[in-house]
Amino acid sequence: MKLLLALAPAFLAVPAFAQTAQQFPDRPIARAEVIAVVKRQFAAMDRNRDGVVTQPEFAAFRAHQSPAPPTGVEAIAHISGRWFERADADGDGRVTLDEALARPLQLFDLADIDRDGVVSVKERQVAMALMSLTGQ
Ligand SMILES: [Ca+2]
Ligand SMILES: [Ca+2]
Repeated sequence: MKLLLALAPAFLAVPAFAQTAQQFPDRPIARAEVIAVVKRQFAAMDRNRDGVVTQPEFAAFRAHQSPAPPTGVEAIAHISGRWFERADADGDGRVTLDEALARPLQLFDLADIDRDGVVSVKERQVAMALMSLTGQ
């Protein structure tokens, strides 16, 4: 309980965490999996293969995206309608792979309490418990 309360401010600093944590799959997730998913999504969006995703490329990806809710690791790095504005940290209208990786990995690292590069089922449960404690 003390641990949960101590961690609460860190979780509260990331409003999207509540939604994301509920979508974590019921199995351990490796950091490398998250990176692989983001890289795959990024490659799918970057149509002209110039290493940046532009607004039109993002819009085209969204237009053809499956309406079904994502499951498993895909859910952590889900590309929502606000993905572009959130991912474009420096606001230059282009999203680089580093920018695309930043948020999913930030969420992952918050849940990976023991910093072993894997979010265990137990760590996921702690994240979920925090969510209910903090009313998120
Ligand atoms: Ca940018
Ligand atoms: Ca861990």
